Parts: sequence; structure tokens; C-alpha cells
Amino acid sequence: MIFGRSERGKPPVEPVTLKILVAGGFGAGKTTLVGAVSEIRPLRTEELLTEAGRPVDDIRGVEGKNTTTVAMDFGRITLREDLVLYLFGTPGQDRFWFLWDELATGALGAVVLADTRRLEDSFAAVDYFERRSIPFLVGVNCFDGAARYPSESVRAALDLDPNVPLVLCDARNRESVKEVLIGVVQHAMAYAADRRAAVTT
Ligand SMILES: Nc1nc2c(ncn2[C@@H]2O[C@H](COP(=O)(O)OP(=O)(O)OP(=O)(O)O)[C@@H](O)[C@H]2O)c(=O)[nH]1
Ligand SMILES: [Mg+2]
Repeated sequence: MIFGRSERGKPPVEPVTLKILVAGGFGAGKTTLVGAVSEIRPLRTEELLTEAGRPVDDIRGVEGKNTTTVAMDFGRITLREDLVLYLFGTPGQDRFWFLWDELATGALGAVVLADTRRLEDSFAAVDYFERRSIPFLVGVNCFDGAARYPSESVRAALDLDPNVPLVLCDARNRESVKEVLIGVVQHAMAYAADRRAAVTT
């Protein structure tokens, strides 16, 4: 017997789509993270780092880096049949701050990628999401050769609220990045539920 689509009794699932921002300092691994998990060829807006930019573009620790994001990264991942994330990676350089408000519109939550060799570069992103009450998770991108610090020290250095999740990750590794993304969705859902409860009580 041949079954038609409708006879299988399973209507196609219309997935929920959520927008997640991937932010952090210059060279923290944002473009790498989006590329590691995206199931579509990620849209990138990379430009070559130039000699002229050398005084402002600090590539210590990521000496192999020869491009930088000038507008955004875009990718998509299906976490479950009924849950699709659209990932928007921000540019890391300060001179592109004007793009952030546009990118943040409608975002459910954000990942702040941090490189422990230059943690101070993540302060601005942490600040940005705190001020706008956008729930975020900090992903410490563990670069080869970078010193490992206990999570508590990183939390203290970033002055994170106790409820902000912090996870260690490898932006090149699909499974590791998936865990980060599941973490941010769970955190954002819990945050939204708390806000609803606060409004109704
Ligand atoms: N060892 C190691 N290298 C990484 C990791 N993530 C990124 N890289 C390398 O670090 C460099 C910077 O990565 P990008 O993904 O371009 O960083 P970005 O945050 O998008 O940079 P901007 O857009 O310029 O701010 C690249 O050369 C990557 O290959 C990681 O987890 N481990
Ligand atoms: Mg980038």
C-alpha cells in the first residue's frame, strides 16, 4: 500500500524561529562559531585586515587572522524539528557599533564570546545586553595555548550577575557550539518566564 503524505497522519511541523545574536570582542571567534554550526552556507561579510588598520586591529593571540567582519555573519541551525535558530554574528571592531541596534532588534537572546587573553574586549558586549535587558550567556572560547581560568574568576572579572550562564566552548566545534546555543535558548526562555511571572503577580 502506498501512503500519501496526509495518510501518515503527521502534519508538517511549522517550526518556531528564534533570532540569536553572537557578539563579543574583536577576534573572539564569532564568525568561526556561526560557520561551525550553520546548516546553510553562512553569509559572511569579511574584509581583509590591512596594514593601515594595524594600530587599531589588535590580532595578538589570533595571528592567523587576516580578515574581519564588517557588517554581520548570518547562519541557521535546526535544534529540533520544531525549533530553528537564526544566528546573527556582530562585527567585533568598535567602529561598527552603529550596526548593533539594527542587529539586536527582535533578538531572543545573545551569546557573548570571550577570549580570556583579552577579557576586557567583552565588557562592551556584556554592558550592551545588560542595559537593554536582552538575556545573554557568556561563552569562553578556549583558544589553544591560552591560559585556563576557573569559571568563577572569569565571572568575577566580567562582573556577571549570578544568573548569567557561563560555559567553556570551542567555537570551531559543532557539538560544543550547539551546547552553547541550547544554553542560551534555555536561559532566554527562563528569563522570559520570570518576566511574565513578575508582570502577573
Ligand atoms: N585555536 C582556536 N582558534 C580559533 C577559535 N575560534 C576562532 N579561532 C581562530 O581565531 C581567529 C578569529 O576568528 P573569527 O571567527 O574571525 O573571529 P571574529 O570574532 O569573527 O572576529 P571579528 O569579526 O574580526 O571581530 C581565526 O583565525 C580563527 O581560525 C578557537 O576556538 N580555537
Ligand atoms: Mg567576525
